[in-house]
Amino acid sequence: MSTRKSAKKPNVSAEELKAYYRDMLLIRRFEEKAGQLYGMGLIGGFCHLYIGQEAVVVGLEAAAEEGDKRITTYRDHGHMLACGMDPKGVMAELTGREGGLSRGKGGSMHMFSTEKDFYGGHGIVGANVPLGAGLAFADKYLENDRVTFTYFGDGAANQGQVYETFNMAALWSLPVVFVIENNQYAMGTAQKRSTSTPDIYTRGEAFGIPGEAVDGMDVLAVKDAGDKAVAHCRAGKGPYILEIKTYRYRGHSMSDPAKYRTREEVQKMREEKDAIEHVRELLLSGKHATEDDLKAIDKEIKAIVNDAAEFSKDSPEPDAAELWTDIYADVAPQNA
Ligand SMILES: Cc1ncc(C[n+]2csc(CCOP(=O)(O)OP(=O)(O)O)c2C)c(N)n1
Ligand SMILES: [Mg+2]
Repeated sequence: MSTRKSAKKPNVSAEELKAYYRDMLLIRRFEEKAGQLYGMGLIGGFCHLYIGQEAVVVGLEAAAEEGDKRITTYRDHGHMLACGMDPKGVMAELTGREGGLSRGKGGSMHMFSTEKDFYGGHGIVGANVPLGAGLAFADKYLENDRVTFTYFGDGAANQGQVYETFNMAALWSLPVVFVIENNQYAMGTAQKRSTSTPDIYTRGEAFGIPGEAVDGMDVLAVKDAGDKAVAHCRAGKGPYILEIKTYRYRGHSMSDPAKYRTREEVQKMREEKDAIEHVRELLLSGKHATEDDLKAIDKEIKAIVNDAAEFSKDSPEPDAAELWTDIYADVAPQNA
């Protein structure tokens, strides 16, 4: 039970609030299941869970419109689920099966969906940031009023290419929201050991990019900040920085020895700040939902996640011949 007093009165409808609860719960249960399958040896390689950070992507997806784009890092399952990609396809990709979104050849960090405007899934820290600006450049060129959400971490915020990107994005007034998911750690390195200032959102000042810090454990605060950032971009005013202060409950990846923080620190965040518990309390105390309504949502989510897990076990491994496919883009030669 969270001890947090709800700082904000919800200015969203009961239906929206329920949708946030549902969407955050889907991510949490999906990730818990992925952790279990990893433990059973059904998922191999890298696997970075998003547990604890759910309010970030759910709040920002609520601020997005059809056709807006998103690009993120290797901690990407939550982003895929929040933009509507099929949980079965995501889970089967984690288990390396044919039914996966990259037909079992990409794994946790390498899934895309042009249909949902999801552009990955990138393993190189910071490298997705210029790509995000590129997506926004294309939209500006096409004058289509779309916005790109470019997610990266507090550790990535110290990468040189981020600042080259800030310069170009500001120079060309690109419609990009730079979302810094500050979960306070970059692998085992705490922010205060790696980062010269506690306020990463001010890092755009030198380029004339406005920024603000947001409570990432409060989905309503994230949605409000997202609305503001998106309105700024759509008005043609260029990029915007949101530093969303969040926390990951699990290790950096499944192979994290977790020696850099105490169990008590994690437990305190879970007990006092949990974003899902926060919305649950808002729903119940505001009489927007009953315990039974929430149980029904929990049941629905459990079924979706169990189906995804079954599918990801039953789907066959890719045929060896698949090694030779998807290597070159299928485009007509230039100057032929
Ligand atoms: C260029 C590069 N350097 C180092 C790594 C190894 N590495 C993977 S994740 C990570 C930490 C990044 O932390 P942060 O940006 O805070 O994101 P988080 O994992 O907390 O979501 C590092 C150093 C990498 N993948 N790419
Ligand atoms: Mg981090």
